[in-house]
Amino acid sequence: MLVSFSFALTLIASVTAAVIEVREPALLEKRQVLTVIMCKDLNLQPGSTGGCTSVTTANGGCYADLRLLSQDGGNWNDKVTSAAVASEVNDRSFSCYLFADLNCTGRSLRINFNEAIRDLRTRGFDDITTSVKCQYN
Ligand SMILES: [Ca+2]
Repeated sequence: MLVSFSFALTLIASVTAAVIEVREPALLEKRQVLTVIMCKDLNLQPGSTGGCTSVTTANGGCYADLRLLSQDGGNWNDKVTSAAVASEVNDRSFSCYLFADLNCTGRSLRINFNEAIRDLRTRGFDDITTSVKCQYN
């Protein structure tokens, strides 16, 4: 587990995160960004067919369309096979949700603070993710 999160930190440092902010009045002073890491292959590793990327949102913000993600090879729609919440880059507990459809709709999978899902097949969510939301619990 420690190794995977060290990897995650390295990954975050090496990718350009896309930011979509949805501001709410009560949150204007906080402005924390919340990050989920996603890879196209198993075990949160770049692998032979994929790569990894990260998506950052404001609290409750939705990254609405992974088709628009141009970083890390692009074409991230319905490609995510492993995912994790990177606790080290955030200052308190939160969760991220993978969604099957655009605009954070459709079937969803919650990834808790400090959780790494090395094989989304085990959750019935392999190659399904189209949008992502992160928020504080
Ligand atoms: Ca989808």
